[in-house]
Amino acid sequence: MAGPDLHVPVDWPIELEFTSRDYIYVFTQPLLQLNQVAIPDMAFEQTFAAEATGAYPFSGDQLCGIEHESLDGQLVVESAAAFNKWLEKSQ
Ligand SMILES: [Cu+2]
Repeated sequence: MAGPDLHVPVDWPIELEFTSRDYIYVFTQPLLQLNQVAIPDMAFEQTFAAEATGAYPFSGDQLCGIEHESLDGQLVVESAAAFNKWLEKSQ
């Protein structure tokens, strides 16, 4: 089972915060140079702004158990109009 998609607008400063409820995970998306560890009781931030629209797959960078693939998902970078449409639909 894949995780949920993350939607962000293109050319917009995004701040992601990483933490964990149980184990240590590593989030990675090489094209956007995203790589961050998630550790229980700690929070790490990573900022970025995607310069091109598209679907960027992400995954966990290290094998964490039998549900490792459930960390797979995609970062959907879209125009402001498409992002606002998605936001309205998801509320
Ligand atoms: Cu994993």
